[in-house]
This record gives sequence, C-alpha cells and structure tokens, in this order.
Amino acid sequence: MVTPTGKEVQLELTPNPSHLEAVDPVVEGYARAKADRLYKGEYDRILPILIHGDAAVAGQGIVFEVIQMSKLKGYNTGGTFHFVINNQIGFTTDFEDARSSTYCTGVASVVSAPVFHVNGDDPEALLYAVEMAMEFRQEFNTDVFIDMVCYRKHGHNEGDDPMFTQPDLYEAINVHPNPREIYMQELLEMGEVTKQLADDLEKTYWGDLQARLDELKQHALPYKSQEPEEEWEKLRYATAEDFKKSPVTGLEKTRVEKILSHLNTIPGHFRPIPKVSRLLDNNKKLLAKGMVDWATAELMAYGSILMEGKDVRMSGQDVQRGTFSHRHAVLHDAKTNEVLNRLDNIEETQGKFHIYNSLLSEFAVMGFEYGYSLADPHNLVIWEAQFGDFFNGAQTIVDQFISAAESKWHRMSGLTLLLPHGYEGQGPEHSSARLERFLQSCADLNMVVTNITTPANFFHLLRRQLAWDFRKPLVVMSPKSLLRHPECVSPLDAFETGTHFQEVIADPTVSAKEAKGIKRVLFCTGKIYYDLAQRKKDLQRNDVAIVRVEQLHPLPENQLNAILKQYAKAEIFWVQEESANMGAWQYMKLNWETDRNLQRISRRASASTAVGFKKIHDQQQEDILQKAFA
Ligand SMILES: Cc1ncc(C[n+]2csc(CCOP(=O)(O)OP(=O)(O)O)c2C)c(N)n1
Repeated sequence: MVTPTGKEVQLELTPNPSHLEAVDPVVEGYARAKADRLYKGEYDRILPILIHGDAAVAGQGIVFEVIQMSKLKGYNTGGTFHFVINNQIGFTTDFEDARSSTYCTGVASVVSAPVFHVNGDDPEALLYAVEMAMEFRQEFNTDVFIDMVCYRKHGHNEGDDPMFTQPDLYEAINVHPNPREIYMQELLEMGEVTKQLADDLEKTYWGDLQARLDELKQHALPYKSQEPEEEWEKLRYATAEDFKKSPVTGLEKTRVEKILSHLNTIPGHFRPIPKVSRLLDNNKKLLAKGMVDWATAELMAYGSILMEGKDVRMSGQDVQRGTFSHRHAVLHDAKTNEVLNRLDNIEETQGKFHIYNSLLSEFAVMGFEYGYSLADPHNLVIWEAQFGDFFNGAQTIVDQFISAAESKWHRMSGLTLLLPHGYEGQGPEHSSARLERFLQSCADLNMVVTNITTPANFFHLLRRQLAWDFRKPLVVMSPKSLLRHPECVSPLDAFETGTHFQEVIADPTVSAKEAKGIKRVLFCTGKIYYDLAQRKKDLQRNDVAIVRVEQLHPLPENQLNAILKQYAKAEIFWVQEESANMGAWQYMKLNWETDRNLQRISRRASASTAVGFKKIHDQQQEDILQKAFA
C-alpha cells in the first residue's frame, strides 16, 4: 500500500476473536517475528498497533501482561501504538462501574508510556496528538497511548437501544452535532472554506468510497505478500492420509555425532558450576554406552533443525535451564557468569536458537509465541509451561486461536506447547496438564496431542513439526520424573537414517510368535508405561502386552487396530494414572471405533486432579498396577 506521501507500507490485520484484548500478545509476537526475520531487529521499520475500547483496556488483565513484556529482551517490539476509542461506555456499563483508575489508560504508567488524552470532536487536535505520539515512539521506542475521548452514537449493536440504560446521556448525544459538522462549522467561522467547497468535498469523498467499493467487488484487492508469507503459500492443508505414517526424520550418523559432540564440548576458558560439569560427564558416560537421555534428545532435535538453516524460538518460565534442571540449554560461567548458549556455533550456516526465560505470565507469553509462529513457517516456535496445569491461564489462546484458527480463519500454526504432566505424588497443583481439555477440543485434525515415552520419539516429534509440508499446533504432555528415569533412554540408532516418529509403540518384549499367548493387552499413554513394564517384568507376566499410544490425536486407529488383530483373543484395557473423568479415557472410548470391549483402569473420578498426600498417591498407583495385572 502506498501512503498519500508516497511511502510504501505493508498493512496487516491479525485474526481477531471476540475475546477483547486477547489478540494483543498475538500482534506483538507477529510483529517481533517480522522484525527478527525481515528487519534484523530494526524496530523502527515495524509498528504494532492495538486498538482498544475504554472498558476493555481498563478491565482485561492481558493488557497489563502485554505492557509488562514491552521492554523485555525476548518480547520487545520497539514500542506499541495503543489507540483507545474511549466512548465512555462498555456495552451498557458506565465508566464509574468499569474501572477504579482515573483514566482508562492507567496501565500506561507501568512503563511510563506517554498518554495523549484528546477530544474526539477535535480532528486537528487528534491528528496532532497522533503525529506527536508516533514521533515519540520512533525516537524512544516505547509504547505510546492515544486516549480519544468521544461517545458512541448508537447502541452496542443494531438491535440495541441505549435509552434502556443511559437515557439522559443518549438524550444529550442525540442532539450533539457530529465531529464533521463541528469541524465544518469551525472552518466556516474561520473563513477557511466556503459551504459550497465543504459540500463538494463531502460529495467527492463519498463518491470515492463508493467507486473503490465497486472496483473491489469486480477485482479483489491486489495483496502483495511479504517474504515469510510467501513461504506459507508453498504449504498445503493436511488430510487424514498424512497422519497414517510419519515422514522420515532420522539423521545421518555423522550429523548425530556432530551435534552430540558440540553439545558436550565446552570452550576451554568456560567453567560451568560443578553440578553442571557432573551432568555433562554423566551424559558422556551414557553416550559411551550408546544411549541418549531426554534432555539431550531435545537439544539434538533443535540442533539438527538449526543445521538445516531454520530458526528455533523457545520461551516460558525458566526455560533456559529447564524447570527440572534438565535442559541447561544456556550455561553460566561459575566465576564470570558469562553465558554460553550450547546450540550456538554448531556450524556457520546454521539458524538462530532464541531461548528466553519469560516473565511470569502464561496468557501473554503463549499468545506472543502463537503470534510469532504465524509469521514464518520455517521456525520451530515453542512455549513451555513451568508445570503443565499453568497453561490454563492461557486457555483463551488455546480455545480461540490454537485449536480453532485453521477452521475459523484458514491460518496454520506449528506452535508447540510443552506441558509437564504426570502423577508423581506432588499433589493437585503439579500433576496434570489437563490432557482431557485438549482432547475434548480435538476434531478435524486441528492439532496434534501427544504423550511421549522415549527420548528418540520426542526428537522425531519435534523434527516432524517442520518436516511436514503443512503445519499443526503440537501439544506435548512432557515428562518430569522420566527426565531422569534410567530406562527412559534411547539408543543412538533410533535417531539415525530412516527412523521416524512412532505414533504407537507395540510391546518390545512380545515377539510376533508370542502374540498368541497374550491374554490381556494394556493400552496406555505416557509415563505409566514404565510402571506397568516394571510390574510385568517383576511378575514375569508373559501373557500381558503393553502398548503405548504416543500420539492421541489424530488417533492412529489403523495402527491400533492392526495390533488388536494380533491379539484376537485377549481382553483389552485402557490404563491411565489420571482420574476417570480426566486423562485420555473418555477420548479413547469415544474415538476408537472397535467392536472389542475397551475397559478402564484408573483412579476414580475426582474433583481435584490429584490427592495431596504422597502415601495416598502411592496406594492409588499401586491399586492401578494391581488391577492391571489382576
Ligand atoms: C473478554 C470479553 N469479555 C466480554 C466480552 C463481551 N463484550 C463485547 S463488547 C463489550 C464492551 C466493550 O466495551 P469497550 O471496551 O469500551 O469497547 P466499545 O465496544 O464500547 O467500543 C463486552 C463486555 C467480550 N467480547 N470479550
């Protein structure tokens, strides 16, 4: 688009749900991605504009969260232009009931952003304020606010009558001349224009608008995509066929070796703290046995994506180290606190690994990362929750954007959510990432929901995100205790040429020959597999097979049914740690179309996700295991 002064600008509108202000962080993330990708961090070349209502800007907490992010390294966009249309009413609520602050823009003071309160009846003052605010933004790269104080001419919508609730106000509004009339009167009095000229200008203006509308009806607006959007155009939408088998994501052995050696090598002058040194030593010992643990597999996935020239961006609370002190993507020198990003400098042509510890927000940060993921399909964008249940602070982003955007707006996103999940006796606040919530929102292949049990499968899952020629949001119920579980390791060859993501993992201890002797099949997902496998071993129950469903949505029904066929005479159970009203049970029962009778073994239905006492937790877990092998 070319401005009246001949400047070329790209104007974009992000998809915007009804939830007021929820789009704010999405706009910021989108703008940041464009600044990173197209403008090399030159924020003067991009401007996030947020248009607010006075009630929403004052009432919605997300506004505070977004403002709080505005100066942080990971989320800065060079200042946002906030334009508040202050009609002094929110739906039918007067401002006396809508806020405690004097101004609706009170939140601006959090970052000392200037606010220009301006009379909406005075177009010249408004223009002046906007120009000044923009100059300020460009000069100081901070947020700026325009508070345009005005009124709403009619009701909240066509069918609404504001006289119900604000009769005296609307009596005044009904007789108040509109801004154009006021301005024209002013110009006439000043002798700047004649009545005839004003009338002609108005006529020409309306004529222009009509002509453009007619033109657009004939020929769609010629929209020219920017570079990252052109990449989206090369992608396609997924079909059910795409989920029958995962693409190969294994790497050549030499690549695996290169990444691993890079991850385990610390520059000579750098002194990590002793605990980190021990961790790296343990890693090396494990590697000497040809095995890789969870954290290493994760970093290997990122490293391999970077080596393909793509970027990886991750944020969330304490992600650099990882909540469970497992990731250590960024190390600190014990003496100098010098920072070492372990994924930098693998090779010259690699992409960038952006990893930011976030502010203590879920709604804004997840929204930001979602927005970031929209700008460029060749980035792997990840948000991690400190514990999985905290994602529900960002439920609006999940419901309005992540799970529904492709269906509502034809917008794909490959955003990946890592949500630590698992019943480990830590109580109701730390056990569940509410798997059932995600599964309940699944339909039309809208997103991928997983609960993974091996490091190699996690590696392939992450790589698959960018290997596909479509994008899907990915939800991972990620592990806690499995990060250090001695059995939760993968052999090196599981990462190498020809390997790919496994949607279902059949029981590795049951050969095809032994299948006939299986009397009971336990289907499960996630960490309970390790408890079941241990019990099977302890009891030497060769008549029981344990099958892991690593990907719950889209449900790999073909693979599950093929397994069922092998065990034609066995009784089949779904075993989960979660309560009966939670976890994947209801989803499996509803979505797995089989004539076999799938029975449930789980904790009983409960209001809270888990019990508060470790002893009771242990009893419950034992009860599940006993029932599974009864
Ligand atoms: C999060 C959220 N809560 C409630 C609503 C319902 N709602 C729609 S408009 C509105 C009033 C908005 O007032 P204001 O921000 O002043 O904007 P106005 O429409 O008056 O310009 C409300 C409450 C909504 N859309 N989003």
